[in-house]
Amino acid sequence: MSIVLASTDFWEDMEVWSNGLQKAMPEMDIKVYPDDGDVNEVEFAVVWKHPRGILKKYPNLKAILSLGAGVDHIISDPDLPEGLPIIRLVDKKLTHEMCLHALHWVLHFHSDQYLYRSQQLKRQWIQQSSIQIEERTIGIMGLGNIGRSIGELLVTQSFNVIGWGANQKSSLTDIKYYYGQDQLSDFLGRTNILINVLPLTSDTTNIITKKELSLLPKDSFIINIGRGGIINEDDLLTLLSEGHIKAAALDVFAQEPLPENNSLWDHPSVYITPHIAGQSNPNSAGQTISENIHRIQKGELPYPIYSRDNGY
Ligand code: OXD
Repeated sequence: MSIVLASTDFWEDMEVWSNGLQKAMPEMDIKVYPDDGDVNEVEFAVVWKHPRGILKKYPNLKAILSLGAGVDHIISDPDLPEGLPIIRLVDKKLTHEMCLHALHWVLHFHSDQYLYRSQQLKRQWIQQSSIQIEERTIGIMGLGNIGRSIGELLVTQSFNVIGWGANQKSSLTDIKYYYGQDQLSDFLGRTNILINVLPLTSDTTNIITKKELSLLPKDSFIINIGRGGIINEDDLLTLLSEGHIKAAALDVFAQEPLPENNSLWDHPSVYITPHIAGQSNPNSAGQTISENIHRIQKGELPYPIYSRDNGY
């Protein structure tokens, strides 16, 4: 019985991942694609942007587990074997990193750091009149595990936090929640700093275009740590250039790595990071993945399973 690890991302160090999983599951034989040994032995595939089509090679595969929070990199494989559970990664350490990343950019924009940097380059000493924290509304799109944790952290810092998602939700005490297409305009109209953590699905692709960006109050900010295909990049550039949106911190892009000739690189109000907002940690994620594999082996349900109906 073995587990195959597969990724096409050159920066994923598969040996480190293999060691992390082996430590969490000493009894399992961990293989790294393409060194997958006897394909009949492979019962679990643990993947991040795996080479398309390879999962069909394993006739006894029981589940596909993501090495990252999202699973769009799995379901976009046109040759995905049918009927297997696909398991997302909900990992405390990853969530914590995403929270810190979001907090960093919220503070950067809220406390005018982006202005002080450009002032410094011009040797200007200008004290900006700061906006009070409770007057700054942070709007989070996507209130799953990560979005909720970011929201709760920002609430503890006294920000006014609101959220938006596709469906109705309960038990969000400190976060005013908007849902569905009907309430999107209200949500955007109240948002000064928009944080996107939505997963990429057929419903969320290109959900934020010029029309929606124009609904944000003037001088608002964007932090995208969900997926690139959700906010239209050309429209974002237009609204930035028109000065409606003041700045954007982008960690995810429609095409990754971001092509060298993409205009986002050159825009003075765009801050680019290479999809590092939440880097899965081999020890902590290895533990989470092993718990899910053990659940499946005992006939229990792993958590969380990708839902074809929801698209995430
Ligand atoms: C992701 C991740 O899914 O980095 O984007 O975990």
